[in-house]
Amino acid sequence: MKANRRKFIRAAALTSAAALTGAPLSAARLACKPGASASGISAPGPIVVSTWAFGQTANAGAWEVLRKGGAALDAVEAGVRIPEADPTNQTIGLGGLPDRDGHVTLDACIMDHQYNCGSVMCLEHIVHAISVARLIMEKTPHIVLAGEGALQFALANGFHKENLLTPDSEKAWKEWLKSANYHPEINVENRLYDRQHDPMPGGPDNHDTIGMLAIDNMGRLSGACTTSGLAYKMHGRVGDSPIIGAGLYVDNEAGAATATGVGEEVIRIVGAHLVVELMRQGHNPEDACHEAVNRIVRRQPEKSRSIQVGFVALDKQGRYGGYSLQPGFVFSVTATGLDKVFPAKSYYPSKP
Ligand code: SD4
Repeated sequence: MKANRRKFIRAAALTSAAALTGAPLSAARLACKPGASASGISAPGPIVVSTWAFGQTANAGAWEVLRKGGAALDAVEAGVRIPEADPTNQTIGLGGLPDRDGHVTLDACIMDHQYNCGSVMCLEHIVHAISVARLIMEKTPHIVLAGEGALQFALANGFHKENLLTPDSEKAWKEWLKSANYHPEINVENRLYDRQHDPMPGGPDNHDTIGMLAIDNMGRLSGACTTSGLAYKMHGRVGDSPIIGAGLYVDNEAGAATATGVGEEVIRIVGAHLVVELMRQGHNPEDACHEAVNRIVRRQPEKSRSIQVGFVALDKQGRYGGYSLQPGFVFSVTATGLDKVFPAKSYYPSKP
């Protein structure tokens, strides 16, 4: 184990001159080649891991907190607020694609190293759902607030009401209404992308729900997950992302995990909790994610061919990994001397 760790650290150092700076390597971004390892261990110290390549921008926000010795909880909140505020990201916060009735409804949750957690479901009109979730965790005796009550709570606590439906998302919804055919598409987020105005590093195929996991320099784990959910869902539908144990779970003794993809399938297997429990039993993060994906396949082999689900995990030792049903899922890792997008291995191979 020690030898492996040394090997990985050496490899990371060799692949990047910027590794010496100790800063995230945004300029020297290392896009991983297909087939490269989808798991590893960072140098000791803080680390942040998030879903999809646009997670790199979010990781940079989290890293600003972590590198100054800040708390993992503050880091994950700061990190995911970045895509929440980005109107070109049509699966999170402002600019998220609406439900079939034209409402943008947000789901988010946050969890710290002591099982403290907060969640908001089906929240409308507020950009930073993650901060509402955190406030629910810190200021109320509850864990979850939903819908109108969640909005009231947010407004009473200084959040401002905004129209989250951007012209681009409204246009996409009106286009969808012509057929009104609800069918979650594999890696649809790779299509929902404003190529001309892309402020995101990490390439064009980068947009999705964000789940983020971090360890700070005190060894505290925290996680956050935020989304506008599946596009054109039924009004009131809630996915896995705000459900503690499904879209996100953190256990400071074992590790943390988060999910992306078709939330219904993640909820059924209580995905993030399953991944964490598998790590507790000794699986490394990638294997734990792989096993969770296997359960989805075993339950419905046929259906599993036509949907996407991906998991990422970070264990207590700072080892990270991911695994998905379909190819195309990637995750971003930032630590001292490391800032990289990894392609996750997948159950099904790429189509020829
Ligand atoms: C949901 N899991 O609402 C979210 C959406 C997602 O890739 O992650 N899409 O089911």
